[in-house]
Amino acid sequence: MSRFQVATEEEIRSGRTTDVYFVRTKKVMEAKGRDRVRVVAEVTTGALPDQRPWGVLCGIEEVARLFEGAPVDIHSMPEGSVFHPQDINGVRMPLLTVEGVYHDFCELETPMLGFICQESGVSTRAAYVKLAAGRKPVVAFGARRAHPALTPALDRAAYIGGVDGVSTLRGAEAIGEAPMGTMPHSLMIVFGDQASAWRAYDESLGPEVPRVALVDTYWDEKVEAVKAAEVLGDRLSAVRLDTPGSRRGDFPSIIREVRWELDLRGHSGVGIFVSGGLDEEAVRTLGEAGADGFGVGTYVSCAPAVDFAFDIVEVEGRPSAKRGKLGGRKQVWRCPRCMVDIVRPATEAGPGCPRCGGEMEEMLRPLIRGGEIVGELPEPKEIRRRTLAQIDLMKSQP
Ligand code: PCP
Repeated sequence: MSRFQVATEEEIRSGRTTDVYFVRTKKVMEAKGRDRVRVVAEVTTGALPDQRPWGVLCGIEEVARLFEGAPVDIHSMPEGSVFHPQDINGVRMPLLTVEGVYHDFCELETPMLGFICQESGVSTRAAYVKLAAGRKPVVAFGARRAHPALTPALDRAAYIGGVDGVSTLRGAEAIGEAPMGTMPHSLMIVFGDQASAWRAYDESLGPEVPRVALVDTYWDEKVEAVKAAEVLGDRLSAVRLDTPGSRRGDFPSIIREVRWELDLRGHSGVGIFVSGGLDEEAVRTLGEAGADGFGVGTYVSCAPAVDFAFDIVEVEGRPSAKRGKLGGRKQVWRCPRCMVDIVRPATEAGPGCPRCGGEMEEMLRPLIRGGEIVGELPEPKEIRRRTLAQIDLMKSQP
C-alpha cells in the first residue's frame, strides 16, 4: 500500500479505481444470466474544452497496458492523433472501440477514460500553446500544480501535444529527453545577490546546461538583464523573466525594454525566456513582443479534461445505442492530404476524399487482439513528430 494517495498499477488494472455502479452491473448481469453478452462500445466526445475545433488524443499506450490480457479486441486512433469531435457531416467521431463480453471489461471504463480524458486535455492545450509559440521553444513547468504521481503522464502528454521539453527528471525520463529548466529565485536569495548566484551557477554546472539567468528577483528586469550580460558575457545564452504579478503591468513593454537595452550593448544573441501564469494568448502576445522561449505550467498541466464518453453501440452484432448516440460499429476514414474525416458503418468500404478525390485511410486500427497488444506503441518523440506534422497539415488547409 503506497504512503501517498495513489492507486497502484495492480489496483488500476484490477478495477479497484472503477465506479461502484459497474460492480453492481456485473452482479445484476450474473444474477440474470446476461454475463456473456458480447458488445461493441466506442469512445466519442461531443465538444472539446475551450471550444476548440480539434484536439490531440493522448493516453492510448496506457489504455493498451490497462486492457493487456483482457479477452477483448480494441481498435484505436494512434496516440497523438489530431481529431475533431465530429466528422465533416457532423457525425460524432469514434476514437476507440472495445469489443468483447461486457461483463469482462465494464469495470475498466473508469480508468480507461481517466487516462485519455485528462491526458488528451493536457496534450490539446499543449498543442495550442505550441501553435501560438511557433518555432520558439515551450517548456512544461506544470508538474508542481498536480499530484506528483502524475508527473510522468502529464509531462509526456504535454510533450506529445508539442511542447519542446519538460522540467522534471521523471517526466524527462518518460519522454526519453533531458530535463529542461533555468534557476529559481531561491538561488539568488540564498547567495544574497544576483551576480554571486549567476557566477556560482556558471562555475558549478556542466556545459550541457544553458546559462539562463533569472533577472527579476530584486531590481527592474532590464537593469538585472544588462547586469547578467556584464557578469556572464558570452556565456549567457538567455535571461528569464518571471516577473511577479504585482509588478507585471505591461509585460510586452517590459520585454521590449529588455530587448532594446541588451541589443544596445551588443548582447543581441542573448535570448529572452518568460514564465509565470502564461496561457496560449500570453504566449502569442509575448512572442510578438520579442520573447524567445516560454515556460508554461498550470495552463497545460491542469488543462480541463476532454469529456470523452464510452457507449455501447452494438449488442450481439445488432446496432443498439442510447439516445444521442449512433448505433453500430464504425470506421473513421481520413484523407492524409486534406485531413478530412468521414465516419462510416464498419461494414462499408471507404469513401474517396470529398475535397481531393484521393484515397482515404482507416483511422481506427487494431491495438489489442484477444488481450494481446498488436498495435504500434511508438516512442513519445515519434508520436510528437507525427502530431506536429498533422497540425502543420491542418494549418495549411483552406
Ligand atoms: C515557478 C516557475 C513558473 C511557475 C512556477 C510555473 O515560479 O518559475 O513561473 O508556471 P505557471 O505559473 O504557469 O504555473 P515561482 O515558483 O514563482 O518561481 P521560481 O522560478 O523561483 O520557482
